[in-house]
Amino acid sequence: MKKALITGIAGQDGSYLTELLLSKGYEVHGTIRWDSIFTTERIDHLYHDPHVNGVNLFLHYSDMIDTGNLEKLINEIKPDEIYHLAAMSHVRVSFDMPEYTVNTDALGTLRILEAIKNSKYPTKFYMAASSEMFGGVNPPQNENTPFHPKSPYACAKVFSYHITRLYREAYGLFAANGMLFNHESPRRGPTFVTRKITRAVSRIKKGLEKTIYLGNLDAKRDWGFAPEYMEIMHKILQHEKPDDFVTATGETHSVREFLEEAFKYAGFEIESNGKQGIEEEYIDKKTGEALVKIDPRYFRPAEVELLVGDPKKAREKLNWQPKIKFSDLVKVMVDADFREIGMAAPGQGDKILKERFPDRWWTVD
Ligand code: F7E
Repeated sequence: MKKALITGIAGQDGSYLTELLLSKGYEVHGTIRWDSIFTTERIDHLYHDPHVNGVNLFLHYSDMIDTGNLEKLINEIKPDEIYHLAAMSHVRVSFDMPEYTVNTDALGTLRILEAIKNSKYPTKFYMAASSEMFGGVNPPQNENTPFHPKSPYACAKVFSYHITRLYREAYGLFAANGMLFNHESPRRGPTFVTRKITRAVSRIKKGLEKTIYLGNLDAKRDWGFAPEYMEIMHKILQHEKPDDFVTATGETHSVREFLEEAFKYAGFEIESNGKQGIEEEYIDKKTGEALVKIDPRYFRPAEVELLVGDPKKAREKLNWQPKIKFSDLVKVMVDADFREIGMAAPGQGDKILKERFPDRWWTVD
């Protein structure tokens, strides 16, 4: 039985990856940060009482700033594979907490690599790099595109990317970067723009909220479906040699398109008042109410305007191809948010999942 250690197991990606690895028969260990409240909601359905026999999921308290703890975990668990997903992953917040972001997201990676190197155990290492590293470079972005990071978060990821590559070249570690473009799901944290929108749409529909406040509506992203991106993480570590891969759908859409599509799918008819910048509003055509307004607090000091990934290398070398693209993703996420607050979902998203993933290994939320 292979053993995997997932840093940041309680996040969107950690929870899906856990399901994938458990379905493949792995013993899975995961790190969570200490908090006075439970933060394991996304993996609660997978976790069993440790006193019960046959348990194959283990949780450990850890923090990417605690070197001794990371060394101890790696030496004790001796994982065959480490998936390093833990990070302060909110780009806007990284401007408010740049030092903390670099300590966890950049130095955290170095701490794990050092621990692997010193352990002498042949652990394979997956580093969750990010499309944010490309920042201001013209698309499409692939493995050969130069980096132009535009946030403390992206700068930290560029460091992690390079230190991973360096430990591969200098010490022969099986260390690889997955340069993942945005990947979303019903488990996405509610402060990221896609989930913020789909959650608000369902709450407005139910009458729990009146308006959603957003920032830059014209930024464009290459949005994919998170569970599909877990498969590439696993494939990267099963590849014959350690290498770096871009993972993306190859399509780009604006935040504006996402919100228009989500409201439409939920049965609203909305239109922009046609004004610019913070004056713009989206109005419900039936009621005349403003459902979307702009709040400059969500603008970033530097913005990544346009991301489009070129996943050719992953397609050719790892046989990876996404089945869910933009408008399907919107439907899947809106359906889940309707259900979450006890409303009947429009249902097309659920149908898409059933049809395209008959052998689905993850739990539908
Ligand atoms: O923003 C704009 C915002 O926070 C997307 C992380 O997982 O993907 C994610 O980073 C866009 C930006 O994701 C709001 O300005 C407008 O242009 O959902 P986001 P992100 O910054 O692309 C990459 C691949 C990562 O690696 C990151 O860890 O949407 N936007 N209005 C807004 N964004 C937010 N969050 N909230 C708004 O109200």
